[in-house]
Amino acid sequence: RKQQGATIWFTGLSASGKSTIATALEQHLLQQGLAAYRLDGDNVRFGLNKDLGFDEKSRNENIRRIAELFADSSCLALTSFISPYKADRQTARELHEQANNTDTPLPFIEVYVDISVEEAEKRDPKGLYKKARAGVIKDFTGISAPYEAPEKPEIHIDSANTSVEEAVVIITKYLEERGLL
Ligand code: GGZ
Repeated sequence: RKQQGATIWFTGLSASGKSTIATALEQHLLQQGLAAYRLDGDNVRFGLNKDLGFDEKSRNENIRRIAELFADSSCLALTSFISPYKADRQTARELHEQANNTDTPLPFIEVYVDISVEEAEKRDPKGLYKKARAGVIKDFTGISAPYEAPEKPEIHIDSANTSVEEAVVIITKYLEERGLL
C-alpha cells in the first residue's frame, strides 16, 4: 500500500535532544522499510538556508521553507528545528492541513522536547550557551531570544527524565495509534 506521509515536527531549545531523538527515530523507521527523511538546523543552515541568520524574520523564513518542503510529502518527514515562535509552528501546521489539492490533509505531529534552560545550559555540548552568556552570540534562544513553548503538542517529552530509546518508543506508539505505521 502507498505510504501515507506525515510530518513529525520536533521543537525545543538548543541541546534539548531534538536531533538525537529524531535521528534515532529515523533509524528505527528506515529499519522498518519506511521512507523517512530528516532535516535539522545542522544540515539545513549550511545549505538550503545558508542565507538566513537568527533574527526573528530569518527564523520565520527558516521555518516557513521547511514547512513548505514537507507540506505535501508522502514520506515520514522528521524536522528538528528550535522553531521558537508559536505562530511559525501554527503556519507549518496549517500548510499541512491544507495539503495542496488533496482530500486528506497530512498529519502534523508536534513533538515538544521539553528541557529547562538551566538543564540545557548544563549540557551545553557545543559551548553555545557559554558564548551566549558572554554576549559573543547574540539572539540566542533561551538566553537572549524567546522560546515560546507549545501548549498542546501532540507529544510532550520530558527530556531530562526520558532516554532517547524511551522517546522513540513514545513516538512510535503514538504513530501506531494514529495508524501511521
Ligand atoms: C539558537 C543558534 C543560534 C542562536 C546558532 N540561537 O544546538 P545547535 O546549535 O546545533 O542547534 C542550534 C541551531 C538552531 O537552528 P534552527 O534552525 O533550529 O533555529 S530556528 O528554528 O530558531 O530557526 C544551535 C545553532 O543553530 N545556533 N546561533 N542565536 N541557536
